[in-house]
Amino acid sequence: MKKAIAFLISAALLLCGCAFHADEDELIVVGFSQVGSESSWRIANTRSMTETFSEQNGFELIYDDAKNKQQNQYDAIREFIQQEVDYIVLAPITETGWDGILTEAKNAGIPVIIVDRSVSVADDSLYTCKVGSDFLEEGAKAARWLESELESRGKKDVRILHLQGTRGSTSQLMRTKGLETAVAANPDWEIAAQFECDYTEAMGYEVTRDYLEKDKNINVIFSENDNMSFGAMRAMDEAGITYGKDGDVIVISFDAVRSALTECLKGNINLCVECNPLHGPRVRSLIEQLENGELPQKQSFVEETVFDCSTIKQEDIENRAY
Ligand code: GYE
Repeated sequence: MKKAIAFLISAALLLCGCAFHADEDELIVVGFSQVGSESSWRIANTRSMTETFSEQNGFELIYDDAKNKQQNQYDAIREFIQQEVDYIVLAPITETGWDGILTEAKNAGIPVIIVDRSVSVADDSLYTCKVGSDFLEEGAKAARWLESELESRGKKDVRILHLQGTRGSTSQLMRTKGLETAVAANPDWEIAAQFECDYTEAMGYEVTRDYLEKDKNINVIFSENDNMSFGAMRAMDEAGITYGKDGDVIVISFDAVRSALTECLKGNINLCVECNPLHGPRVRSLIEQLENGELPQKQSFVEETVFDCSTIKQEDIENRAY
């Protein structure tokens, strides 16, 4: 009878996409497909995941770095399926292109947790749950801040140089949407140019350097991550353009890693929009809920803030774990 009940419970858990661990001492095997190592945010995120999913904490982590190529993520997921991992954790590079591979994971009965960026699939049951940032709100927060900053400066019209993250990633799509919505509502705002810089410092530098050779008439750099901002700041230094609190160009940056907050405190970055990379404990808690037979919320967002160069404090930097 007991056996029959145990069988029924495991069958039910399998149906709802939950793994079942009969032996409590057994390590939970997690296959994690990571985007790459393009940014400081990503490195902090990888550390958070590897530290959390340690043997000491009861996990065996199989980590795969996709080097920013979706095909590598497909290959990694197929390997995880072959290795019969208990959970697949996917940090997707782009939003689209996941229906097929996630169907393979579903057919293998392995729950998939989406972390950081999102996936756009026809059937939401292809993943169990997801946790990440509200990237649209991040973009909208930046735009709201710019509105009030310009108002306090008594300035209306601006030309914006927009540096985008990896095209098609949720963080790029939504931060861009936040800006474009505000541009549509503010007739005096103009996006002078928009470039994909893949979230890297090297591309942020090269693109800004080349652009400034043709057009120096910009008032705002809206850069979708800190590393691209650092590159853009270097290009502006070389071009003799001033920026930040007392400069000619307003710099808006996303992520708010420690080195960016330091630049913000110095007055070189006007606004740091926080994006929290410490997802390890959040994913762990989702797995623990599934292990307990609970079905977690389908989507959860992280609470985040912004740092303005005129109000940021030294302790904001000291408190930064990444
Ligand atoms: O902003 C960037 C990174 O998707 C939140 O990816 C993430 C973004 C982050 O590499 O620095």
